[in-house]
Amino acid sequence: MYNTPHVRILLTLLIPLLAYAEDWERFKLHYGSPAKQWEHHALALGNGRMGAMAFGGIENARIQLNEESIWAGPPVPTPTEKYGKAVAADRRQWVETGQIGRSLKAALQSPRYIRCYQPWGDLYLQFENLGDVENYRRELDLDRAVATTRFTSNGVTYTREVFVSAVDDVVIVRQSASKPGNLSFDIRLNRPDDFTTQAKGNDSLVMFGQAKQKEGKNPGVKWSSMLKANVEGGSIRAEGNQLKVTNADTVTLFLSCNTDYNRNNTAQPYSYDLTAKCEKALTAAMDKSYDSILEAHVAEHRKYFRRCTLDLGGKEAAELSTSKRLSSYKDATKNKTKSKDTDFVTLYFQFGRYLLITSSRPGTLPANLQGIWNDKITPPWNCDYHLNINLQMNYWPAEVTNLSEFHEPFFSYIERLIPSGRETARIIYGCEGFAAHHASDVWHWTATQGPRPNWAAWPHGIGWSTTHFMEHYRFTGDKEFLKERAWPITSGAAKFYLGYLLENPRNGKLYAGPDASPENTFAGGGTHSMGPSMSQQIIWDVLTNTLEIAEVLQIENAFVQEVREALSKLYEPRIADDGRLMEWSEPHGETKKELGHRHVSHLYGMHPSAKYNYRETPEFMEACRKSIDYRLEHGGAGVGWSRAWTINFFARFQDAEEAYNNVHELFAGRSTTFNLFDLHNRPFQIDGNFGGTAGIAEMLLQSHAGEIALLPALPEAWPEGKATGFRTRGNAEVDLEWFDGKLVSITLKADQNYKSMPIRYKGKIITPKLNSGQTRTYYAKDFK
Ligand code: FUC
Repeated sequence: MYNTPHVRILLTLLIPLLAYAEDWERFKLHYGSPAKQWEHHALALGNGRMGAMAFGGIENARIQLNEESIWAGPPVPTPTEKYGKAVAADRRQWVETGQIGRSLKAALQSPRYIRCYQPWGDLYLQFENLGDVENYRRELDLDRAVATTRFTSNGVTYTREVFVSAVDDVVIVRQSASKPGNLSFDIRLNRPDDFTTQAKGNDSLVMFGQAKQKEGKNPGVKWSSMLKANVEGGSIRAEGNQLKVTNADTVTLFLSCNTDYNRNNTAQPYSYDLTAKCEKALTAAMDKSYDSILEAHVAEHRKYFRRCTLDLGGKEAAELSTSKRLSSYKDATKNKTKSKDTDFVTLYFQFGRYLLITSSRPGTLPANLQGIWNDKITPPWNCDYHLNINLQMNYWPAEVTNLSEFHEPFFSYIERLIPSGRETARIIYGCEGFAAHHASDVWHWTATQGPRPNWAAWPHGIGWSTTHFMEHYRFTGDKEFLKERAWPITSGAAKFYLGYLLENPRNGKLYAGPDASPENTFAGGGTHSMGPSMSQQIIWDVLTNTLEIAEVLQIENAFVQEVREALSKLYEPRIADDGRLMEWSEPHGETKKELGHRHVSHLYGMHPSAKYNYRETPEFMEACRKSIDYRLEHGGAGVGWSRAWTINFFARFQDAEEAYNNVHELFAGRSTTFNLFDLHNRPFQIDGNFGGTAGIAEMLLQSHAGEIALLPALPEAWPEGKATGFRTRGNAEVDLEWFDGKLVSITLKADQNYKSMPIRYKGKIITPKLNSGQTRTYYAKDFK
């Protein structure tokens, strides 16, 4: 009886000091045995630049290491004129005859140019005779960003802590034992290929090399790394290229890695002494106490991690191992029920935020297909930057879950594509501005790559990415950013589109193309047509955003006028006779084997874009709904990122139960593994983690299309809950509480340049009147 909304409201009013306290202790992934497989079991740590995967081994402990800029390459620039000529010929033919030619495919027969992201190496600790082990536990504490392995053997408790400090820019592995003199082990640094390890003195190892693509001729990034050991009690000595610890009490290993990769001028690698740079960082860290390094690391991590909380109840499940909790979803689906572990959703949500903090920080490269974690010389899809959804999806949770500054590596990376993108626009399309195709790497490749037109020949990599610049402005109200960064990149993409769009002399409308709908093929095996829906929608976004920015910045000139005209003549995707949104401008059917294709590109207009929404274009929302239903009926959403996107779609359809079914399926199906990594069938692919996290947020709070929607897709499984520190467009922070499936209260904190938007809850509206700096709480009854 004390737990009713009225009593709660009363309590909130009477005791404002009784602030909500999140139980951070429960955000731990934990297990009762060491990791066997990298993809499924090892635990991810990182500081954006360096990453570690802790296996929690007993006698043989592996810690796999990464540094974000170790890439093979660079690619040999190849002339793309041939492809450009084919594009021009096809475009001419379409204008003249209404048919597009077939020269694209032939012109694309080119090797793959994108290079591979490669591992730094592996650290192995090889222990002697530990005997039988009891009370084994390994965990990853998301709130501290520390992995701990603990077990007992012969009455001695062994503890290993691993973390990657952003403050001190070092990887730290600390091994201790509960009784003195019990630590005897060998320390080894290894890599699958192309490396040398040497001991330096009696307490250090140096490992260095140069990344090389298997079939690539050009050697890539040079790297060097160093390990220094601080041994308390006992002794340490070098033996060959290993270190040998004997009878120590505690051993702390400090590791660092540096490369010659110069992101601002890739043709001019850094020439400084990489090993000396490592040594400097290690020595500086070793001058401090372990406790102070750990404390600074935890405090810095929490500053971001703790900004946003979510509580869906069921916290007691945190006692169970993470594998058991995940299995409860898999078992439930087998038994045609649902898991009761609602707190697992929260764990997954916070894990997504954790992954963003640890893989992408201001000043680093953006999170690639696997964030920063990869143990293979030739990883799946090169572990590169895929620009036809995957890289963008990585950043979907950044703004709404209060990690706005972690969006930065994405922005600066896309900006670095501009010079190469200009060449691509000019040589291939004869256009001004800039464009990038479906994938890139640290060498800023923007031309087509690979032989298959359904993925390769699609020039919207930068266009789509510019919408993130606009969204960052919408969330933060940062006018400086709008002027200095969003305008140049958005207007540059718009310039490309002004040239790329072709007027159809038969109806006066502007069409993109010949273009693909990412990775899909239509009946008869064709891939390219004029005006595929996604291309038209992305261009609509870019032109609309250009005009919006021009208005804010009061820019009015011939270019802005040209954009306005182009927008008014832009061909609009249509709804087919069967009620579905058409994927292509012509009524091509999908090929039979792609009826459930993982890309649902034509629904871009409803998510991540807000072009289609219930208030302004309800008929398009209905058509989108029919399209996704059809995809799912035919086995769609088969890979993690596609399932994650589907959650976002259903959140925008405000279909709580279907959104939840997809969250459940994300865990129950093939897409989430024991260490909570998202899987693309078999390989790890981080986009699904980020897309899933964004989808969960989208179910609780939306702020696109000019209004804030509260609990737009709250499923029955989450009747009671609390979310704090979520962000909305308009630059406000939101705390939400709900009970019995109904909203209790929303607290809105207006930040700088706050832009008020109507807030909608179940069809009722409030239009908050508050100024920047003010906070106000509204209750369900306040909505009219
Ligand atoms: C896109 C997707 C694939 C995969 C790859 C990395 O091309 O179609 O499913 O995710 O990116």
